[in-house]
Amino acid sequence: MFRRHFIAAAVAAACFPALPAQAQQIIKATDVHPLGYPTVEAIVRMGNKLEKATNGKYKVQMFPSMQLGGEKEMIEQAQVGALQIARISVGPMGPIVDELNVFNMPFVFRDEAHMRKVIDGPIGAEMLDKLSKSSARLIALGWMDAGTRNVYSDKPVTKPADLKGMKIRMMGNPLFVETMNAMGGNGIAMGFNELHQALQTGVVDGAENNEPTLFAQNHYQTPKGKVYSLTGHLIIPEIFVYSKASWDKLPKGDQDLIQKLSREAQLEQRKLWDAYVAEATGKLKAAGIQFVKADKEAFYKATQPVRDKYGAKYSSLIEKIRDTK
Ligand code: GTR
Repeated sequence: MFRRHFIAAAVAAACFPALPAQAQQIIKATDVHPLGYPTVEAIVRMGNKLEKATNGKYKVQMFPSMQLGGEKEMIEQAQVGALQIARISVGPMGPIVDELNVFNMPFVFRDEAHMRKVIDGPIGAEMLDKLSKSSARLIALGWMDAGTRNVYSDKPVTKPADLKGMKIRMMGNPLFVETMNAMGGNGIAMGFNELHQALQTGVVDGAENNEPTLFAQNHYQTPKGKVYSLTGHLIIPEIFVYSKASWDKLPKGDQDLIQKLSREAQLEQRKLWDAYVAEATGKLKAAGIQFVKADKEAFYKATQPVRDKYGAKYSSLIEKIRDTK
């Protein structure tokens, strides 16, 4: 009896899936990092929840590892609706939405805990709203963590004088080139998708990023990824956005659901992040990568002109960030 019911139910499930296949809408998502990386995993999990909550109406298809190009290309594709979700650094968003550059300024956050408080609170919400209402043609869904960026090269960088004559790759945003120049080096703007080769061939003398990126992108295996100097000059959150062209076609209820799941993804990514930083750091050390303490105070002082230049128009926002405890 039980067996007959069971078989009947199984046949029914096979013949009548929750929704006919053609009704399923594919949401294309992309990230520069590989599967398993915290930012990628958080969106994959968000996609699973969305699929479940909508009975399979939506399916998030993840294109990891720069399959759809670097971050500049990802942003452009999202703007025209060729993909829906792009997870990018706030770095390349600065030239698109000027105010976001406040998050890109060197030493604007005291530490990672401070940055998290800011993105989780009213300032974070206001900035997402500003981006969504700007002419960027993107809907800002949420923030993610990207730790602290430190310089890596084939030799220690403990003070500004150590960077003299060194070409250091920075993200494509004039603010970062100026930051590296103020730190004592020569900032070179370059797409993330060109960086591994540049480190391999010596087109640049180094780069700067968090431990997970140094590890997951195999930069530590290149000649210029051997010494990781804790300069701590940038704490830049990541952001994930939805193509406005695609967003406007979604029913309001589905938009609300995606927004709710985005907030959950923001908080979930953080746990994944902390675990992965520990894992990546351990593996880098095991691979012989040298971690070197640097004179952060000296780099802080050296970069004051950059904060003065880029922060002048946003002094009240910067004050609010400073007052976030
Ligand atoms: C990483 C970030 C990427 C990308 C990269 C870069 O930390 O996760 O989204 O922005 O830095 O330096 O271009």
